[in-house]
Amino acid sequence: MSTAVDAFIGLGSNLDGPAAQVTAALECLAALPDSMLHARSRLYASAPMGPQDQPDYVNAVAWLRTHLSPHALLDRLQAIEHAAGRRRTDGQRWGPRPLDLDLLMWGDLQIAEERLTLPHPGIAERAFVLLPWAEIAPAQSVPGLGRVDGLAAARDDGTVYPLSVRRHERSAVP
Ligand code: A4P
Ligand code: MG
Repeated sequence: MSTAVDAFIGLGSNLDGPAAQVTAALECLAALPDSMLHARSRLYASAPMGPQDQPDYVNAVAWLRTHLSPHALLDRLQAIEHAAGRRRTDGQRWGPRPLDLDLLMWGDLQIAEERLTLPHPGIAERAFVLLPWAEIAPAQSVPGLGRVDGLAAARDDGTVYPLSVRRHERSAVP
């Protein structure tokens, strides 16, 4: 069999029990065929990017080693979103959702199609992607952008923190 490819997936939820949604989605990722869940971050809380009249999000990042093609993996991610109750037709851009799965990278592949753009175009602006990603793969290089830990440090404004960290301890999070 060919060598597995490293793929990174950003998970987000702010409806219908966000922490449970993200935890269940991580279990779905671990059960994907021809793939292995190599690492997963803790769950992070983050203020919403986009419209502010929506609940805070829970975010995480998963590191998969997979033999699935990028489009086959995207199909699987969308099926998991759908099973969680996500309906694209009724959503506003950046509106609330029970589950959002973004394919951040699939190996070093760079493509720009409407259906699949890689690396995901929003990476550099999103602390809620970069902080959990830096927890599990700080030295990972993103084509055209640089190392994940450097990108995370540049974006860390103190609004994204692990759910397990108590409020009075948050300023002490490394
Ligand atoms: N698509 C293209 N490339 C990709 C890719 N690399 N990964 C296409 C996944 N999908 C990709 O996606 C729209 C289309 O993008 C899909 O049909 C797919 O074929 P979508 O998930 O329906 O759209 P969306 O999520 O509403 O929009 P977008 O721009 O992807 O938004 P994001 O980036 O998902 O942002 N605030 C916090 N704190 N945390 C969040 O997680 N998430 C969002 C949504 C807004 N605010 C947030 C968070
Ligand atoms: Mg999305």
